[in-house]
Amino acid sequence: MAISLVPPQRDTFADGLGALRGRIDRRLAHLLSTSADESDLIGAAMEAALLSPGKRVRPLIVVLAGCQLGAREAPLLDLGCALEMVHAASLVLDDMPCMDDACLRRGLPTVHVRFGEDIAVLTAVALLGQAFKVISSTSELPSLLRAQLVGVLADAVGAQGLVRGQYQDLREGSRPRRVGEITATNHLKTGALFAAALEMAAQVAHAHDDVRMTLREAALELGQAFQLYDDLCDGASDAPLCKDLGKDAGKSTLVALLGQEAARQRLYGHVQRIATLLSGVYGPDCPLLRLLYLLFPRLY
Ligand code: GRG
Repeated sequence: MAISLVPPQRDTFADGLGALRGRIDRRLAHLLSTSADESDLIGAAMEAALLSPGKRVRPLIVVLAGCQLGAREAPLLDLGCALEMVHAASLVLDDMPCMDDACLRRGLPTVHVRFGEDIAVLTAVALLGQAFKVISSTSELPSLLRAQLVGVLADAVGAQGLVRGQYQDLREGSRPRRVGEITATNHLKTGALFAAALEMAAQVAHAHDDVRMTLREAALELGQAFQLYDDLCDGASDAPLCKDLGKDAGKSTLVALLGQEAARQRLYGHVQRIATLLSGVYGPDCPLLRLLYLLFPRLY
């Protein structure tokens, strides 16, 4: 048998991404600052929700998008962590019996299963509060910018953002919906945090308005792509078992309405448009685009 003497190629981008993810995880743990008291169930539940092994997509996007526009990493890291706190809070709520009623998240029991529903609600509220605290005390950023960034996050979470998207999904998802209704809901429940991530990066980097507009468009495409991919995985028999599958059964998703193949084609279309938009801002082989391709492994 011939033995190859060529050493395996190191993927420096993947290495760099792994290192960045490590910095994000360490910063998240630092910013959580829960008490070491073992009887502090809220602290333990916040840690379980936030530090469990998620992909950290939103912080990665903020840091890569902002650094490539010339901003420093440290404040971007904190803003990304704030977004991750909101994301974790939304997952805790989404998993509860009154919403998706899920038992498994990131390969572990969901927060309400482990700690009880009362603790889960309080944990989500505490994570949300901590997210705003982190932004308001981000060092290196002028206070006016911090106030604007608090506004960006509040808009993304509130009654015209995540909350509205989740409400529409819960109350309208069980009846037949048109494509436009589903994409509008997906835009709010999934796209809003991506839009906030890219808007924060652009604001910290003092990007020109045309760059901000292009990033906003890319975020909308990303929200649609991400939710489509999530829905495609929900119905896939060979998807990794990290969360309850089949939760979308009976729900009017794009996959249910259009079928797997058409949904996959739509997803390709979104990814292609994101690639065009991001290349226009950062050039054709930018880190953000390379991250994007890693986000949809089952598509390639
Ligand atoms: C008040 C914060 C707050 C929210 C209230 C519950 C709610 C409204 C919104 C939930 C919206 C929701 C669950 C959207 C799904 C988004 C989505 C595709 C999540 C999966 O994200 P990944 O793949 O997960 O990044 P990991 O685990 O890797 O972080």
